[in-house]
Amino acid sequence: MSAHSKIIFTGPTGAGKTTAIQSLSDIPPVKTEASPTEEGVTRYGKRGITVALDYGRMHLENGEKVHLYGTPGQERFDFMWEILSEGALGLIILIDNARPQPLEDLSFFLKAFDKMIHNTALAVGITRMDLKTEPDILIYRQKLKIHGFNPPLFEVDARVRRDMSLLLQALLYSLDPELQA
Ligand SMILES: Nc1nc2c(ncn2[C@@H]2O[C@H](COP(=O)(O)OP(=O)(O)OP(=O)(O)O)[C@@H](O)[C@H]2O)c(=O)[nH]1
Ligand SMILES: [Mg+2]
Repeated sequence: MSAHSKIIFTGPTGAGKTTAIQSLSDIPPVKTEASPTEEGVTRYGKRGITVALDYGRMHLENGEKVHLYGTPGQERFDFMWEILSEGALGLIILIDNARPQPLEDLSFFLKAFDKMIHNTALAVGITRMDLKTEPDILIYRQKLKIHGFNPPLFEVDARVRRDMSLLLQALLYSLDPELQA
């Protein structure tokens, strides 16, 4: 793995990309956020909406650094997705289980990042399962299989560093079994 390993976090708005990078980063993360709409506040409380990117950095046990980039979730900022994905080694898709159609969200992001997924490692984290328990992990597993993928797949809380670290670890492991997050 190179010294400039780049991992992308994507997924729908409110899935927890900015929160996950905040939880993982060893440096104060860079955020580019605008105020949420009223509907956004109702659903997620007071939080920003990423308009360009998030950036954080993590040091691995072997001394290497991993660069963590979060995309905006909202489609109106989708021009950033390809720009940010350039040269990335791995993709983490976060899905908010409490959104109305989370399985469709998963399909949407698998398709939107299709080109990238075929050249990189993939891991999927399902957030906000404490708020809504259905669909469960098995259903997500089936959905991924239908799309031809069998990536690491975990229930995670983006606010919990250990959850995010395990997901990242699984992704890094699939790239290089020597790496320890
Ligand atoms: N209850 C609950 N809340 C969570 C969980 N994971 C993340 N959150 C909260 O959900 C919200 C996620 O917000 P962000 O991290 O800004 O979401 P985002 O994916 O960056 O959204 P965009 O920038 O709009 O694409 C925050 O308020 C988190 O605290 C979870 O597992 N359970
Ligand atoms: Mg964000």
